[in-house]
Amino acid sequence: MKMNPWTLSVLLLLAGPLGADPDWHVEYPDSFCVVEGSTATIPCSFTHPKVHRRTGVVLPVNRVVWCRNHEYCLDPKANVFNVYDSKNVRADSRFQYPGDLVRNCTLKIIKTVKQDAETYRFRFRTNGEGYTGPIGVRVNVTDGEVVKVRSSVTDNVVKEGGQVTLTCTSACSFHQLDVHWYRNGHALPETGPALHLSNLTNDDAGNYTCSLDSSGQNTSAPWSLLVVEDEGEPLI
Ligand SMILES: *[C@@H]1O[C@H](CO)[C@@H](O)[C@H](O)[C@H]1NC(C)=O
Ligand SMILES: *[C@@H]1O[C@H](CO)[C@@H](O)[C@H](O)[C@H]1NC(C)=O
Ligand SMILES: *[C@@H]1O[C@H](CO)[C@@H](O)[C@H](O)[C@H]1NC(C)=O
Ligand SMILES: *[C@@H]1O[C@H](CO)[C@@H](O)[C@H](O)[C@H]1NC(C)=O
Ligand SMILES: CC(=O)N[C@H]1CO[C@H](CO)[C@@H](O)[C@@H]1O
Repeated sequence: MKMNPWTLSVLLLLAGPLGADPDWHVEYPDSFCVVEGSTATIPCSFTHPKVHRRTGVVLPVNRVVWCRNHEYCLDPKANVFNVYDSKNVRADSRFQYPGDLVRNCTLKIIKTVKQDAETYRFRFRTNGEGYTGPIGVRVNVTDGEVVKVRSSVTDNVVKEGGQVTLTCTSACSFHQLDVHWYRNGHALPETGPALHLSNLTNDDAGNYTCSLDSSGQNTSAPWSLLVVEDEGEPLI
């Protein structure tokens, strides 16, 4: 195939080596809502050029920091703004970094308290260069009181063999939260915002509650399920 020089140079530009090297970037949500007392797992990812633009030196990340209410996470005076610093990890901290030094900058806040409702930013540094995610994550901490069980059926009576889906809801949207389910106070193996119960038997009957932390604090009011035979008689 014959190409004119102009087409060829455009193709070279599109496929050029610079196009493959990612830019400095941090990706996290603008805001994140969490119920007081539960664990917030704030998703975060980052990219950076793999080599220095001028020197061509390879740039491994050697330090990661999460700070609170500071534009650059760079305060000469202070770690006071830092909630996590890979150079100075506090083992007992409620702020944990399950992320890595490659691309995952996830931050965990254990047992959130009202005072955690602030703006958090992520900064990482390579040899010589550093970058802070500019916008930051505004964390909202809401009362646990609002946790509720909702069901896919209108009343609490379901026929044997039938099914029901229970959803744990609160003021926060739930996709990032740990949800724990209980029947008559006993923990169920299922976790996640929705509990699907199918092929119902009388063993499934009882009071269902959900909670946002494994210690079972901040539990919803019970939702009681009654399983009846097809004739409509309770199986008790
Ligand atoms: C957090 O609170 C702010 C201000 O109160 C609100 O604008 C924002 O939508 C909230 N975010 C979430 C995820 O609830
Ligand atoms: C980042 O790390 C967290 C915690 O280990 C994990 O849950 C999450 O799936 C990771 N995200 C990606 C995109 O790999
Ligand atoms: C439903 O339960 C009945 C009785 O326990 C059992 O025989 C049947 O295999 C179950 N069906 C499914 C799809 O699990
Ligand atoms: C379920 O809750 C109701 C009222 O809250 C109570 O009367 C009943 O005994 C409970 N059932 C079980 C199995 O705990
Ligand atoms: C409404 C409610 O029970 N809130 C509690 C949730 O859990 C935290 C910490 O475990 C308590 O401080 C709250 O009072």
